[in-house]
Amino acid sequence: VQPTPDRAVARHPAWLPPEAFGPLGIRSALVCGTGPLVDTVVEELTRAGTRYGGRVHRHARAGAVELVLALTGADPLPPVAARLAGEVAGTLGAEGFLLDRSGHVPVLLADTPAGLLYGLFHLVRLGGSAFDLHPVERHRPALDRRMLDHWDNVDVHPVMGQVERGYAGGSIFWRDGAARNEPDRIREYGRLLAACGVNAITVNNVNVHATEARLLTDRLGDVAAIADLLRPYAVRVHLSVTFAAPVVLGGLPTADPLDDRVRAWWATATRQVYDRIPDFGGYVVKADSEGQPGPFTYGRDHADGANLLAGALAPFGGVVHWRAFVYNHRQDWRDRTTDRARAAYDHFAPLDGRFRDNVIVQVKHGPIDFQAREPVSPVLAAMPATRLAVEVQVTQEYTGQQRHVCYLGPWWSELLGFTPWGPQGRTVADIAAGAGRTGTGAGGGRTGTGAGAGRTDTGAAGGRTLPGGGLVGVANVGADPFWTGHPLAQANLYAFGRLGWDPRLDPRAVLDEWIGLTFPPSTTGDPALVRRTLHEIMDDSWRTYERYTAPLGVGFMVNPRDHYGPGVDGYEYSPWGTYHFADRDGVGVDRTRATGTGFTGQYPCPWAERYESVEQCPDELLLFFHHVPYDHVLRSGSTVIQHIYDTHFAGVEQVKTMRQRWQRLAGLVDAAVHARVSGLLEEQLRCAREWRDQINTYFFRKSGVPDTHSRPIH
Ligand code: BDP
Repeated sequence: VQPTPDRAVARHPAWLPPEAFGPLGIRSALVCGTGPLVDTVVEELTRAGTRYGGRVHRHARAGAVELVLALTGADPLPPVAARLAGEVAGTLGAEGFLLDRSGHVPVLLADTPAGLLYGLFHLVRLGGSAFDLHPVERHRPALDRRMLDHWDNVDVHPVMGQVERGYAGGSIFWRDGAARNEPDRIREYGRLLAACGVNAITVNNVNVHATEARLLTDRLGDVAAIADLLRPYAVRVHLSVTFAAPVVLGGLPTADPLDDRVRAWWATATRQVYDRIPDFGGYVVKADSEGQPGPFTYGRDHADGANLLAGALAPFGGVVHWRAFVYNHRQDWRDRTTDRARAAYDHFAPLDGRFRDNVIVQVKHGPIDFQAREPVSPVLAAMPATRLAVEVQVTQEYTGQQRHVCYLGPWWSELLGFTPWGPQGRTVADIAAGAGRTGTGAGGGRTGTGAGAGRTDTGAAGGRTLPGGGLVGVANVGADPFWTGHPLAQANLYAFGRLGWDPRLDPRAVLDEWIGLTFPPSTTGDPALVRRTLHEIMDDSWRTYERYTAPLGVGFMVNPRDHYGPGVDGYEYSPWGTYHFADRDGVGVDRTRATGTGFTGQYPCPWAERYESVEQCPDELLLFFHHVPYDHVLRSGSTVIQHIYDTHFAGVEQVKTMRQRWQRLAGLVDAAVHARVSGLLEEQLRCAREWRDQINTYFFRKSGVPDTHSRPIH
């Protein structure tokens, strides 16, 4: 059947165009249940049905159908679903579903409408194989909270623009100080999010400026309008708020978290939010960080601050995401003892056990700041009595700014699978899921130990399972016609949602899903070649990016202005605390306990020992933990200096290959997508060469060591 054109979708190509439903080939589906999210399921199937000549039935006695989607509690249910529904009702979870393909009609069951919606998108991913005989499968998300933080400003910020660190045009929510008012687009966005499993967003920047602060009060209507548009896709809205709100919005003389007037102000403001948005998710707070106000002003700590907001949200079931990204951004670069990497742990680990249950401490994945290679933050292993969320950057601030192909799935997969207590212990994903948490917090006594290297916790799974904080990503979407600037950067958003749902998924398989859903076979010239080529270009692209940028985990050799392109000494003599300490003898930061800043001691065993030891430290993180001479021999057998030269030459060659491969797809994929990616690959190549030349020359001049292959380095 030839699909009829669909304007709304054609304007913004992304995963799940109508053609993606084609392989499912539904001619008659039955949907049982009621509620707004069930209506969404019906609408999705009706839209597909209209294009592919099928029908959606709503009555259990509809007769012969090819597919059944039903709430376990729906009444009546068709005979094919009734018995199983009776058996499994109440066991499928708040977002889970079950797919029974053992009979002649596939039956999808869920206890909740959200589960039914996620189940529908699972069916679309399966395509034609949804009808193959198969044992019963059950699905439920590993992480309850899968959230995107939009760093969108309502007003255009004089330095950061409409979206801070945004590389996809303006905000989809805001324009020039007002709501953008493009409901179709927001709704479509909700659909994309639901189809990859994201269930929460924040609609404004963590740096809360004057206009954005007012979203909490007199501009709440704009937030409610967004919530209304996203609700049909089970996406809950959150707000970034300023800790100083009682002063700047409420006119109080103080924002002291222990002051009764302050408490009362937050209680009232929060009640008003829930009057307007009954399913409001909660607040996100960046406090005492990079100039944002916070509890330190009043001599209070972060537990006092977070518990204040948690108290206001608790009666309504809301949560506060309190960011652990707290450090001194006015360091003396001559002082080698202050270490920015230590800061989050030093501030937060001692507070473990003091946070209320509806506080989520949101921890950046690495100890510094979203660099393309960092060790996993030790905070994640140091707060067993606290709900922790892991924060990653989907927006590619430090990974090519959506001008470079850089598929982040493999990186997040490594991160989520990392075992801070060694191979037998819990993973980062387990921690984000809440597994092994040892206490309820609830603002109890000051019981935190803050112990790092010395702690006895083995990290073994077990104990009571308390809710976790989930996975949070800084969003990469904007008003760009391709949503993400680089059309291939959409895969990062997709992978973020899918890995939040199931962190054990193979990132290549996730990419494969995205390719199939974004370039459905019926829309491309040679589906097998398209699929293969996209894998060849994207699978290893994060490591390619790493090869031509800052070496061996040293990070931050970027242009300080916009963080794009090389700036070899860009931050070296600045107060931001991000240094590489390259001199004529060597490079890297000594973070050991023996001779450096002691940061390695924040890790439990075995990592404290591995990172401490220059012989055992993984190569890719060597310069994060150690200052070594240029002729230091890596575990790979190469010297540091030769590794730098080799990887930088190799990285550029790999980008050239990417470009050639993409050319093969001319005429086989959508022409506008092809043209956009082609143009960006030229820029990636230009920029990769610039990185290669500056990094290689810089280290050649510092070290005086020639390249063993005598390639041109000046
Ligand atoms: C840094 C960004 C800055 C953000 C900050 C944050 O450069 O724009 O405000 O992170 O996470 O990486 O708060």
